[in-house]
Amino acid sequence: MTMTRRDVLKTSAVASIAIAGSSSPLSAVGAINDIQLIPHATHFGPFIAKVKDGKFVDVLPSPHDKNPSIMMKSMIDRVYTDSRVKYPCVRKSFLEGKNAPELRGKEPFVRVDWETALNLVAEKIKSTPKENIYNAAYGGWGHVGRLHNSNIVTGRFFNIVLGGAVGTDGEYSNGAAGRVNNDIIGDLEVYSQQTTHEQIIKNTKVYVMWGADLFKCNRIDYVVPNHVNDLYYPKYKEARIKFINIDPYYNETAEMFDAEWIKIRPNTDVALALGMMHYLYTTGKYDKEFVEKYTDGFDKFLPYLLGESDGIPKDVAWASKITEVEESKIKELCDLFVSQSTFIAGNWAMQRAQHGEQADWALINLACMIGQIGTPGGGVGFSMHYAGGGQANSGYRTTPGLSQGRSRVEFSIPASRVSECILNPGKSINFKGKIITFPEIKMIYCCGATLLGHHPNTNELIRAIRSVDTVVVHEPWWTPMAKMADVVFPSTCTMERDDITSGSTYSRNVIYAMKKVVEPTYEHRDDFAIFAELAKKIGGEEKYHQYTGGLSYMDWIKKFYASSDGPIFKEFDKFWEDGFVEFEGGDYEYVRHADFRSDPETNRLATQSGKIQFFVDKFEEAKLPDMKGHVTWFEPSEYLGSKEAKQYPFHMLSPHPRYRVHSQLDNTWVRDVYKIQGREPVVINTNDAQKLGIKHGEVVEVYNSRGAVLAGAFVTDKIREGVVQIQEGAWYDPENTNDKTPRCNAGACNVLTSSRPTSRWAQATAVNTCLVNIRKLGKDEIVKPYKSTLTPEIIGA
Ligand SMILES: Nc1nc2c(c(=O)[nH]1)N[C@H]1C(S)=C(S)[C@@H](COP(=O)(O)OP(=O)(O)OC[C@H]3O[C@@H](n4cnc5c(=O)[nH]c(N)nc54)[C@H](O)[C@@H]3O)O[C@H]1N2
Ligand SMILES: Nc1nc2c(c(=O)[nH]1)N[C@H]1C(S)=C(S)[C@@H](COP(=O)(O)OP(=O)(O)OC[C@H]3O[C@@H](n4cnc5c(=O)[nH]c(N)nc54)[C@H](O)[C@@H]3O)O[C@H]1N2
Ligand SMILES: [Mo]
Repeated sequence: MTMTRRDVLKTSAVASIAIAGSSSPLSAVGAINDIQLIPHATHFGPFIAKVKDGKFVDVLPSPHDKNPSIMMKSMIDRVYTDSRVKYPCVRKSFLEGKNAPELRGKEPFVRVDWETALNLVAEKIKSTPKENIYNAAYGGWGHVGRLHNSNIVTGRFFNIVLGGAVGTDGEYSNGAAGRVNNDIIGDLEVYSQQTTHEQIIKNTKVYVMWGADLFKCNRIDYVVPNHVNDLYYPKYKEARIKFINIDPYYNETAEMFDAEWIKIRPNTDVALALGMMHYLYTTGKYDKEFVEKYTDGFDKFLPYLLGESDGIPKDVAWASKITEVEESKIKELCDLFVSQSTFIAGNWAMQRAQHGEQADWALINLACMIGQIGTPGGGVGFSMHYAGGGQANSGYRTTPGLSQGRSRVEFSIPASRVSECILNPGKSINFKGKIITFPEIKMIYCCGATLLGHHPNTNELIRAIRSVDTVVVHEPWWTPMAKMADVVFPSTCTMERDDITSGSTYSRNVIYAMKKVVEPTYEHRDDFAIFAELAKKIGGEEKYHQYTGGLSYMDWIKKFYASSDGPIFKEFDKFWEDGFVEFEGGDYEYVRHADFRSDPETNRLATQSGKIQFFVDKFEEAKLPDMKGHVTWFEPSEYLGSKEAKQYPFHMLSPHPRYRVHSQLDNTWVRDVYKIQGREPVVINTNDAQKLGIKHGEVVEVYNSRGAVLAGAFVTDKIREGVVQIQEGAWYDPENTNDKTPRCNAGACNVLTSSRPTSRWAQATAVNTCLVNIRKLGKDEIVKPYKSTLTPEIIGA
């Protein structure tokens, strides 16, 4: 029997409220003594805004959000916080024509009018060759609108008006896996449709969360989350699936499923997988038929596994020493995996570490030896923790967005190399088997991403930012990146404009009207409108027209609605009135790689052999010291097994935040739910805290050779000894901007992380390879309070 999405929802008691009857917000906003219910949608969920007398006063749950997040209640604060950028602002020296780039982030801003700010930026763009402008828009995490997508409107501007700009190559999310998985298994895997929850519930007996935090990471979505996964998880429990959590941290999901905890040393997963493969091979317990029929290059991998090529057998004893997982446990897990229907859910954090290229590869090859890839309850998936992974896909392509065209600037900076590139123009490095040479960056343009939040090694990055001629930032809020700019344009936030989007990433079964909730509060303008004005100033009416496409916002929204490829479920006006259209459909019995398993000839994978690779010629041919033809254990430069651990005895992980999307919402009230004395928590093991004399709730200093931060100690048994965790995204706040490497008062983890790349192959970010030490503050050390909503000094405001 096939269970449909409706069936799942029907069996779950979920509060839903009708939104029919909400009147057209555009005409009604601002009306006196009137309450409107206005639908909108975000990365945190869809919601219905209650607006009274033109003011956004409450957030009501949407029927499409099956488990609304507490983050939703921050939406009101997002609009009205004191930390909004209210007017165009220019850094004082920059406005006076002195520039003094070294004063970025140190001196006051001056409030200017829109014309002054736009003219200043237009002139700078005109006088800077496109090859020297870095468009630091990245990822598209600003908000979910398909029309106003901050990164797309930026790319479109540079591409249409200048013919392009320098961009970012690869991503922070899957920078390493994204550069190798295609050659290993013919697909990125990390963004692919996953085996459905229905199949897991029916067939899986052992579910290995290999670093995958299903619950936390599914709190948000790249588009709009529906939190339907939260309705399936109780059914996982009812199905009595055995959960195993291979993670230095016993996360919320592990707790929810009473998972067995394998407290692996961070960054050593490849060694664990190799040890398992060695055991399966030498005991003959591996699936020989699967390896023979569905994989290629096993013979070239074996000499390494057995130690014939380097004298080191990757046996269980070897793996146990590196991972600190007991030998008997490694064997027991192997025996369990091959005897039961076992599903391995991989994460992305372990490939965001040095030699991250090896992480997914090791899990894929291990899954090949277990032999269950393509079976209903077994195999391996890399997106169960992301954007509703496991839900059936409606099969429809929903709401395409604005197109940005193509940049004719060939060069893009590999995501981990931004600071290095800016600080070393003309330097050459290896990248994906080739040599690339850094251009000179004279201008940084940042809209819809926060370089100063997401990029590792903040002190190095600030040196880079202070070395260029011009920094322009579009922001609704005074983020650390905005504070570091020369010109800041005050952007509207998503709730101040109309847009359209869809949800969720994997189910693709709803299109949302994102209606304007309130009028812009101060002098905010839409990024789209700002770029249209700049296009006119630089390229006249022609470029303005090309940029806007000659259409109004509503024309664009209607166009996107009409080009969704499903049947027209509702006329546009009805859709806009209701705020959504939902459709049923999809394959609830989908099993990843089932086609390949049933007929590997017809359904060849897009790899060199058409099968899963144990050996990739291309990697071997690159002749790099840190990338071989087969999966390899490379010792990280800093981890608990290295010499540096004497000086910096804690491995710091910086996972994604439970109550934010990256840095977003750090200036809203939800911070009070989890911050410690206003600062980001540093999670530390009880025994470690005891040794350092640190108590739960006190402010401590976390430091290494790259920098220092103040964070609030969160003491728990749920983190492995020797490991600490600070979630990414706290708003950087230097205590004394005149220090060379100022201590951060907010606990921003990237002050401590290294910008070292994963390897010469992918050149991806390796933030999870990071050692630190922790210091209890002395009795007389007084730290100043921290407030994320502080704005810089603004002359004339
Ligand atoms: N240490 C460490 N660092 C990491 C990671 C990690 O695991 N550890 N993860 C990395 C990963 S995977 C990612 S994806 C990146 C994320 O890095 P980013 O994508 O840079 O993260 P966000 O904080 O979501 O940045 C979005 C910005 O857009 C702004 N914004 C929102 N709406 C609008 C709008 O309408 N207009 C404009 N102009 N701006 C808007 C927000 O205020 C915010 O500053 O971080 C990376 N950094
Ligand atoms: N709530 C929320 N959800 C999000 C995001 C967000 O900002 N907030 N961001 C989204 C984005 S852009 C991305 S890229 C994804 C990120 O998805 P992931 O990268 O998978 O998520 P993380 O939270 O960084 O890490 C998940 C788990 O990996 C563990 N881990 C870290 N290092 C190791 C290791 O060496 N070995 C093992 N075995 N485990 C390790 C951590 O302890 C943590 O429990 O999340 C998405 N989901
Ligand atoms: Mo990401």
